[in-house]
Amino acid sequence: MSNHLYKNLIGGEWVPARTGKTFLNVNPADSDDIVGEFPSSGAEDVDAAVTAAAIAWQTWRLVPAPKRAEILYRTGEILTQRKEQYAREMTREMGKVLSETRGDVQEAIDTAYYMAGEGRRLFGQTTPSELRSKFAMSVRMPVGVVGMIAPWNFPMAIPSWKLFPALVCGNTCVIKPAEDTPLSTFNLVQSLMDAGLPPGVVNIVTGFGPDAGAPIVSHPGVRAISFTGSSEVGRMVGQTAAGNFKPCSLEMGGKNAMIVLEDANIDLALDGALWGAFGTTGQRCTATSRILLHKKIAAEFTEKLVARADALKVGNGLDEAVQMGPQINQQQIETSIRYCGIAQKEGAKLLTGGSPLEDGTFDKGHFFAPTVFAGVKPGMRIAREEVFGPVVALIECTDFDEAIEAANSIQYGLSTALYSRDVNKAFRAIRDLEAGITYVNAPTIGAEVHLPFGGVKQTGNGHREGGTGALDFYTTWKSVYVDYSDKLQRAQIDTGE
Ligand code: UN1
Repeated sequence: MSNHLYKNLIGGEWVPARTGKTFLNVNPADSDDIVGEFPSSGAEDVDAAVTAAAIAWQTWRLVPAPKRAEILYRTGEILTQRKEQYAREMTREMGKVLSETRGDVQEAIDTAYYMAGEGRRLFGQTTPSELRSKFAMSVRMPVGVVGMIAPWNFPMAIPSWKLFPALVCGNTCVIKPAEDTPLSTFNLVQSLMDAGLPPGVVNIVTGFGPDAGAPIVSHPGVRAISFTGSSEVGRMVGQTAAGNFKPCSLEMGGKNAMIVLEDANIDLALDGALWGAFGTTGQRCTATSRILLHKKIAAEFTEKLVARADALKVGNGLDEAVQMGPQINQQQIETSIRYCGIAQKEGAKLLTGGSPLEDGTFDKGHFFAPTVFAGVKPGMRIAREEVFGPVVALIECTDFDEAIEAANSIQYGLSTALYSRDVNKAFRAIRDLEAGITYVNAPTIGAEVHLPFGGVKQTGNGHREGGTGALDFYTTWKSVYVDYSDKLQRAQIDTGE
């Protein structure tokens, strides 16, 4: 059986890569299941996409924002109709279980409706002038052609966080989906086109980072870059963008801490820990990868968590009974193996898991056992570095202050969580945890699209996706002064009296 061959989308046309090369998109749960064949693009493909986007920008920027927003609204409706199909296709290419891929499509739907509403806001300011008969205001202007590089863990939600605000603000886009999960971006953009998006406004170039991602970042016609991925690649993206003074939004790693105090509802905290650590097979930048346990509840919590991790049903995410799918590829399995080795060498105690699952039903996929380490100290690498797999580190603390200090002692600052019934401690945690997101009595995952998403320290470079943060990135402020006095009035010199 021949594979379905997908093409790049450039100026509204489906075209093969000029490199002539392709790559296969394979189901991480089943190597016999080929999802499709996609172009392995290079700099020339990127250049054609940027040219198409630049041409489209000349007309798209003039379409009134409420009209641009209507296309997003219709896209939300189309995605709603196709939710089940797109979720299934996403599970095939990404591996996470169906309930989660439905959630991923839902996150794109939420973003569509939220950003559609922004079409009738995009508020600027009007403010008095210091001079008579003079009017002052600020308006949001589109940036131009925006380059987007997306990750594989939220194959539709994260492209929607990038595309939808960019579009409502009047930008045109060149997007490179992750090579592991391109189909979900195709599905998202197909929905935009079916909703009436004009040709060239969104262009897709598929391929690998060095060949297809790097030329987007360095292209002089690309005015801004939005990147989600590892801190390692993000640093290169940021450095290249800085060379051209290009605004660049980086969303990168995390090592997200959940603190469980002695007064917490332990069963609630266990539910949260299980979902936060093993949901999406631990492959979220917001995943709960450290749990800081008050010493009074540590033993009980640890025992129950291990029992529940052992009971998780791992397998192909298309099976509704499965609770945890595979990792995305063999490289991620290798990373999990490597960190389990490092943790044990450092003296952490492996309580369960620690190795790939390879026998029987697992033999055609990239499966890893849910893994729990205890006896972890805040200075160990397993407590400081991102694994991006189903591996959680338990750290014992003597009190609240020590837990906050340990939580803050790392280079990342994306998400955090506190389980406690003490309202004073909850508000101190909100104040003191160094992170872009803090949850109280909920795990570190579960951000909603209308609030800012992003982190501090090496997680990001100060920008936010979601909420109004996204509008700030995809627009540039223009200050406008209209002098209707019919005479020269000099700011800061004439009195205006
Ligand atoms: C990510 O972790 O890569 O907050 C994105 C969440 C999701 C988005 C996660 N809504 O967990």
